[in-house]
Amino acid sequence: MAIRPIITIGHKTLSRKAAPVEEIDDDVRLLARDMVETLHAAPGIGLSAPQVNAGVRLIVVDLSIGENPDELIVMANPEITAQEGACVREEGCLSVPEVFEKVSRPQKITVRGLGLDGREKIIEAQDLLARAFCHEIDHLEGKLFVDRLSPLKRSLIRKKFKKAAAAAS
Ligand code: K2U
Ligand code: ZN
Repeated sequence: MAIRPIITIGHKTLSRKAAPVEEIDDDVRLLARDMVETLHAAPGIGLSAPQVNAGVRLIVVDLSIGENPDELIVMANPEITAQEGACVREEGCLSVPEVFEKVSRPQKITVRGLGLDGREKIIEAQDLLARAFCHEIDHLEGKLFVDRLSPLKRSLIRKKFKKAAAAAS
């Protein structure tokens, strides 16, 4: 097991569409284990593979942040098959440090994907769990929550990080 570095806004992997997981093999299972360890150490309630610089469609979600093993969800190739309602709440992102903005997300969703046993999983989620799934699935599409803000806010945030990265190099 290992805690992997979380890449931040401006890294190319975060803006690319991740590739489907073709087979749940040992490499995928190791990546999933590392993502869970990385998530709990952050701490966070969700993490996508692109955030640890792995361009595959794998996410982990754990609202208990490691407190309750029964709440841990690992899903490959997740897709939202149904959604209803809308809810606006503040979001953050482990790949966009110290930025918190309101984002509208569906209030309820149905998510379908593969578990680490290779079997299909279908989950009905609402409220914060639905939000976490939507946030992580956006990552698999190369989309950050800041991309859902107004063009002005999005541009100001991206410019801030670009300037900080230039100053650090
Ligand atoms: O993908 C990520 O960057 C992880 C986010 C996921 C997330 C953001 C907003 C709403 C739901 C999920 C982090 O978990 S944000 C950090 C965090 C930590 C504890 C509780 C809530 C959010
Ligand atoms: Zn995020």
